[in-house]
Amino acid sequence: MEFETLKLEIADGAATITLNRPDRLNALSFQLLAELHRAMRIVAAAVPKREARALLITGAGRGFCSGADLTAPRPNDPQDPKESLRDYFLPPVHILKNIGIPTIAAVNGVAAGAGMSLALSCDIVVAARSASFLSAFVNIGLVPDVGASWLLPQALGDARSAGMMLLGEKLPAEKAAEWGLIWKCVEDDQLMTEAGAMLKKFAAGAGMSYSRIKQLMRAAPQNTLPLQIQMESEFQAVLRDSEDAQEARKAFADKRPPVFKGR
Ligand code: T3D
Repeated sequence: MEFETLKLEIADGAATITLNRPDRLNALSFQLLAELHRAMRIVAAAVPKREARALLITGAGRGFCSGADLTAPRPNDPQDPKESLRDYFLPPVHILKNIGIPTIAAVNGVAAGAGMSLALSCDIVVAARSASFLSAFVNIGLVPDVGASWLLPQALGDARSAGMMLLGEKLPAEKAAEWGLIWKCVEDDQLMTEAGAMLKKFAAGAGMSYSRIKQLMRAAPQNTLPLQIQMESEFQAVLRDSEDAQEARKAFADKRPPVFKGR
């Protein structure tokens, strides 16, 4: 698959996107944003065929993603700043937030600005000990965007998210894990081993459970408890009779690992 600013691999149900502008700490140029949108569309199209059953996003070099590219020439920069968010930053993240397979951010270095939003838009964030999260927007006179002003308070509450958004200081990965912003902080040399193992596990897992769990999580903040329970019950009724649930019960009785088919 032809890309200049990222790499996309899909093998054995596992899709991996590696942002690939290491000299700019993988800053989001318009070209990278357009290619990320194209890569996300390819992954999304592979989901119904079960060719993509889990997705991992990481960065090449020592950074995960330093946010909007502040230095590259922007000859095609849209005139209206709302257009740049609407037409470039938001479309790939929209697919990422809505895709029905588990998504993992393997944060190998700094995740700043929209790069932090991109990482936090994944279902599972695992970060290297040397990585950090930086709500950089305030340092360049902007407000948090690409969902950061929603994602941070949701995860951290007011006190900690206000500190991050107003102070614009790096939050080390270890603290991010301690605060519950991310799933896990691991040693640098273990990052891709741990994230890769998770990716493999998801690619072999019960796909229908994953997609329904994600729908439940998305719906929960807007739902009342009775509505949420109703939604759980409806999903459970569908899943209980699925081939995968039957296979899991049979495998349990046979004392062997289940083989899931996403049906
Ligand atoms: O429509 C819109 O555009 C609005 C959308 C906004 C979304 C946003 O994301 S706003 C936030 C944009 N990002 C930033 O403000 C972060 C800027 N970068 C930094 O603060 C620092 O670079 C880091 C804290 C991320 C990393 O610091 P450090 O000391 O580890 O590395 P460095 O030396 O600063 O950077 C290494 C190289 O990457 C350097 O290039 P050089 O000097 O070696 O040629 C640096 O210029 C480059 N780089 C880092 N961040 C960016 C970048 N180049 C372009 N854009 C960047 N964002």
